[in-house]
Amino acid sequence: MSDKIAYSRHGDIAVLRIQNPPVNALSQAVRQGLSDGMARAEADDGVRAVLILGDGRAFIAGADITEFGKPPMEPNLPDLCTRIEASPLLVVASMHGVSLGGGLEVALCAHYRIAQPSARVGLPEVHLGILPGAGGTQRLPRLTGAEKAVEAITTGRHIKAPEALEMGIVDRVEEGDPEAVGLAYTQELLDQNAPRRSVSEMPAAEGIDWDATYDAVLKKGRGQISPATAVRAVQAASELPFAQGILRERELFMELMNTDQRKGMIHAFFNERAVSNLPELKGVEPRALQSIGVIGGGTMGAGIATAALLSGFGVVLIEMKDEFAATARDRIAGNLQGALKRGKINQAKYDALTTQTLTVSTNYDSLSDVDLVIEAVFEDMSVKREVFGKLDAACKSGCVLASNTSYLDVNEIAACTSRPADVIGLHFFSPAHVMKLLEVVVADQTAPDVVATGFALGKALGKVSVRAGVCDGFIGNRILATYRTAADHMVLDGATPYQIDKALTDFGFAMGPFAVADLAGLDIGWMTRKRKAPDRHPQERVPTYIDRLCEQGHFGQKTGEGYYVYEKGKRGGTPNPKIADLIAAEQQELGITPRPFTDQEIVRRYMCAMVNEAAKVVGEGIARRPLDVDMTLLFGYGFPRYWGGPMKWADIQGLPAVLADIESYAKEDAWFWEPAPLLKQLASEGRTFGDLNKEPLK
Ligand code: HSC
Repeated sequence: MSDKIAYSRHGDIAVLRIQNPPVNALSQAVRQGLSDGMARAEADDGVRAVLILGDGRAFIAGADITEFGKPPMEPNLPDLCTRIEASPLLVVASMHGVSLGGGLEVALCAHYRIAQPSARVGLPEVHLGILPGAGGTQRLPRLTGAEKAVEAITTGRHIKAPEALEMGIVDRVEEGDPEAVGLAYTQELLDQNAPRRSVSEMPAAEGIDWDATYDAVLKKGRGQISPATAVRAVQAASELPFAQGILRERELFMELMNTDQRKGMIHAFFNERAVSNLPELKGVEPRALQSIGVIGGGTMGAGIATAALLSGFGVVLIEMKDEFAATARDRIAGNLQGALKRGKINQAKYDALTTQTLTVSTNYDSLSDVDLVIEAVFEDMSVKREVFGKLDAACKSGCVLASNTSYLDVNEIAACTSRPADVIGLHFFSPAHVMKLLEVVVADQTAPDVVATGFALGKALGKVSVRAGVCDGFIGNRILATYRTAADHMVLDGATPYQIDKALTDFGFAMGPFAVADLAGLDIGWMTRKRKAPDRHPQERVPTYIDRLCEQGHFGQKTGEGYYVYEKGKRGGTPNPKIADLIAAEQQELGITPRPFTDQEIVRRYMCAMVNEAAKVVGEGIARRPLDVDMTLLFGYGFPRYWGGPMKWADIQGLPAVLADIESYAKEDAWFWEPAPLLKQLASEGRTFGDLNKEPLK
């Protein structure tokens, strides 16, 4: 028998204990072991029941995702599930930790299920671009009804044991050692002569309005197809006999397995984890972190303070004046109110955080004890210099001094202190207590343990942390500036901002670039254009029509007018009629005859600009690996997860094809579209960005 399954005998109950750390994924060896274990129990004299449980921190986290895309290996999971359910013995699953995907599907094949109160169950396959493929879409609705099954499967959410009990997914919830409570429950069932109870033999769920449900789920998925496809699988469970429903599930599962979305989402799953795994930090201990200082109580500083408070850090926030300090306190309290409303904290916790854990002061001496301080003041080097001079004087030795700058030179900031090795960039995204991305910007002299501390803080705050080198805009904002420019060029040449926004949201972006600009504030781009103007290359095309709007004091959402006009109380905006005139005037001035763009060309140019700049960012070592770019765009810039990120998108298109398009665009604008040397190199060598993830550039 496989060493992944431990077989033991307790009276007339055989126990199959899955031992496949860290999360008992259903690898081939586990599947084989479970199959063999069932056979052994069935042949074992006197055994009347089988108890299945997991070792370590989970029952089973699902199919082994690392096997996806490889040749299938017997026994397959659906057959194993059928085999377990069909056993003549009474089968019980004792669930603790998580039972996800194939893990829950195995449990649904047991005849009874008992779970720890802290256990969570779910069918999260849609987040990997697939659907439950081992009977989950057929068995779950037989227990919960169609509507609840659709909700659980299309959201993929983790369901806590008490709710799972209410929904009929588990039969009992009981605290204790999973083996001990499992054995007691199984014995009780045997004593009662409880019948074998196969979910597949239960009546099918009543139907619902399938087409309306499908449409609603498709719309919510913003281009992601797996949740809507899963609706059709659940529909089959209510309309077809079980055996045929299973075949339909398999067919839909295989369809999804062969999609680019599945590849993109699995890329996202693994790289979300790999991104903070830096070989250079192996064995490097982060510095201890208990209290965090924050300089500046604006939206960003208050967001950072909120994130730190919610993660259990003491926070000392510094503002310049008492009135600003009071406003900062109110902002943080407002953010925490949100957490209270969503049930993330209770009233007692809220009171403690706002009164005891948070200190707001106007005196830098209050920072004397903090372990790490994050400056989030105005983006101006002279202001930053002054702040870092003060931090150098006030903070204890060993304190990490971090700047939240989004584009300024962290080396220059570090040079303002007597301890450049302690200085690092920690670039949060607004609102900092919500957005998942943290760019950890490593300057020339930043000490390795300070880098490790940046990553440790990111982890403690629940962020996806990405290592970035120093350059204007680091990874994310530098790439953003380029693809934003590609969009601006298309506007000059004839596409409207609204067509571009629509084409890109149809592609899967959370928002289009012009709606984003309105949200961020048009003054930001305006300031950046002014800042960069002196160094501008003579061939650089920079549209200025939007500056006319800024000159009139219109900065997007916050002033009610930008690319769109925003009415109070209404979500989203409507196209601003002034924009068309401003664009037409600029086109006339530049002698441009506008031409039509298809949505496909818009997406292609936007994506090619993104990939080309990203390849430069990787080639220059600002991002160490293509996956660092992918995770930055995914977690900070609303990039559709199902594409996996721009580098994964480029790999899926084929790098030679992407390069060919960039070269064709370069015929119109050689300066902007100059192909990245790394892209040319990989395309000529027949390699992919994915190859570089495995073997980064030296
Ligand atoms: C599935 O089950 C498909 C089936 O419906 C049908 C199959 C049918 C086939 C039909 C063929 C004909 N596999 O996240 P962590 C690794 S799809 C492999 O850091 P946490 C993870 O990469 C699956 N590896 O820990 C990491 O590795 P590292 C449905 C897996 O405590 C390590 O475990 N299930 C893995 O924060 C620790 O993970 C899911 O989608 C897996 N399934 O969270 C669940 N799961 O240390 C996905 C994890 O080397 N997993 N790993 O970096 C999760 O949501 C989270 O990992 C947990 C743990 C909540 C389990």
